[in-house]
Amino acid sequence: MRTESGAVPEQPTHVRVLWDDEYLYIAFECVDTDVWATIDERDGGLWDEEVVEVFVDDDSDSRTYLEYEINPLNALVDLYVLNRTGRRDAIKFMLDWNSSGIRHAVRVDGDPRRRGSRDRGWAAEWAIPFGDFTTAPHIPPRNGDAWRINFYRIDRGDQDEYSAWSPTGAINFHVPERFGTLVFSTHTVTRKDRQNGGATNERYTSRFVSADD
Ligand SMILES: [Ca+2]
Ligand SMILES: [Ca+2]
Repeated sequence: MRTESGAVPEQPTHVRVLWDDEYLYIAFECVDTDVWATIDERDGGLWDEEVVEVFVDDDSDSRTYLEYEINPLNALVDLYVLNRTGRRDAIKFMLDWNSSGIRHAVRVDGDPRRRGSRDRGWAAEWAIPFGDFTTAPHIPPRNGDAWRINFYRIDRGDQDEYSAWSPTGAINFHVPERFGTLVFSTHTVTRKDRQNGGATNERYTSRFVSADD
């Protein structure tokens, strides 16, 4: 949904989440008629171009969280964020922080280096080691553990589009009290669960199969 309004975006995004004892796996699939990025380096300003992002508040304090970004060239941003007041000018962005052991990959259906090309979309995946989450209640998570999290995307075009899993009500992703809740479950989601409406809620993930948004 568009983060400022909750409206349906022009360019849809799907996110899937899985986990095991070592990693949190996150996959984005982005429909995109013009995939675009130029930045290659770690911790570069990916947010100025097209990017997908995940913010993880593993102790649900709405003040400190980890942020990960990938662009269509598979450049990575990872940082620790201190956001006590919610005021943009008071946020501390600790880009020097680096995940150890993170893995990530992209697949582009189109030409990301040429703006204005006719493309179809792109996908990005992270395997984030649970060792990153030093303030989580349990590592690995236990059945029923809930973390605050949000998934975002920036798409550039005639009209820039800012999408969020849980809309923040503004073109501002740094609103931790508006993050959604990710519930870790050891239950495997089945087709029947989906049909019954159980476990299809976007606020739910399972050990092996995730509801998607
Ligand atoms: Ca695009
Ligand atoms: Ca970093």
